[in-house]
Amino acid sequence: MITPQELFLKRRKFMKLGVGASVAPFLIDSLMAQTSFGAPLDYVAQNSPLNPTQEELATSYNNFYEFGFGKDDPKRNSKAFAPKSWKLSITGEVKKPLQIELQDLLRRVKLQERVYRLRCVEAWSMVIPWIGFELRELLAMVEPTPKAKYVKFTTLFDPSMFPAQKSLFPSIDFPYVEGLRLDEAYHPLSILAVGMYGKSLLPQNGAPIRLVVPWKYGFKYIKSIATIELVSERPISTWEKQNPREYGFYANVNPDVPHPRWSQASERVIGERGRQRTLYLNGYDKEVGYLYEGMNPKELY
Ligand SMILES: Nc1nc2c(c(=O)[nH]1)N[C@H]1C(S)=C(S)[C@@H](COP(=O)(O)O)O[C@H]1N2
Ligand SMILES: [Mo]
Repeated sequence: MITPQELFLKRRKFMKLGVGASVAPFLIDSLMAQTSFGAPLDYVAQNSPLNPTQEELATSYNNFYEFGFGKDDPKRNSKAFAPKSWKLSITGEVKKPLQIELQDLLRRVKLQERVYRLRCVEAWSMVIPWIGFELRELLAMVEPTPKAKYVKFTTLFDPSMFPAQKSLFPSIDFPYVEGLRLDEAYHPLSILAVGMYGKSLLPQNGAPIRLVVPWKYGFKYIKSIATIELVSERPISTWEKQNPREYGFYANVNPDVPHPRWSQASERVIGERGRQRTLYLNGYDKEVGYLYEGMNPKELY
């Protein structure tokens, strides 16, 4: 994905996080320990059962531009990211706006484990055992008004925590923004993840809370969410704004629609040899295909 400032930024060392940022780690593990997940829910009919990617790879090969754009930057540059508490606000076109500590929210939702495929627009893939809850549970709490048509998500803007947000020539516009159509957001496959591999999320994977929408390209999975807003107009997401010709709003996985600079027909499986064929809607056609019936296929990626 990378941008014109790439070369400049490559030479530039990211500023170190201040000592003040290193506070007690944010732990939801205790909560998760009290939850019995039972058998992981695997929504994939084809290619079942899924083999999760090695945890070591999923936590060290990342995209999280707030920490730099190299795949190993997020792990390396997020060591001091350890928020003590995390406030989430759900606002906009809702009858009951909510400002809540994540710890409190997690007591009100049903945590589940979901093993999903993850397909990055850069043509690589992983399989991740997420822990999270259905986004629709949160939407039900705030009661969207009839004007709500889309959900807009925004990553926390705090340059003391995210070094790249301090950059004078940021590689992308911060804060990172993503969006879903309301019916996509209500789909039971859409989850807000707070953990993976049975533990709370590490900073490089979007701690403490991030979106997971398995039929879409990975850039929709916005990390470290601070605000969720119900809106009437379609939001413009970060990568769409960056380059609308290359990244659409829907960003649905489609092997038949090449990225302008590369094919999307197959994917490199991280941790495995060789490539595999990419599946339409990342293999979740049966579950989500109906959401796009009657739409112009050109709009969907
Ligand atoms: N805030 C934020 N969220 C983000 C990104 C980012 O740069 N910033 N990168 C996205 C991209 S391109 C991908 S592929 C996934 C990667 O998630 P992972 O590193 O946990 O595998 O996060 C997405 N969420
Ligand atoms: Mo991505």
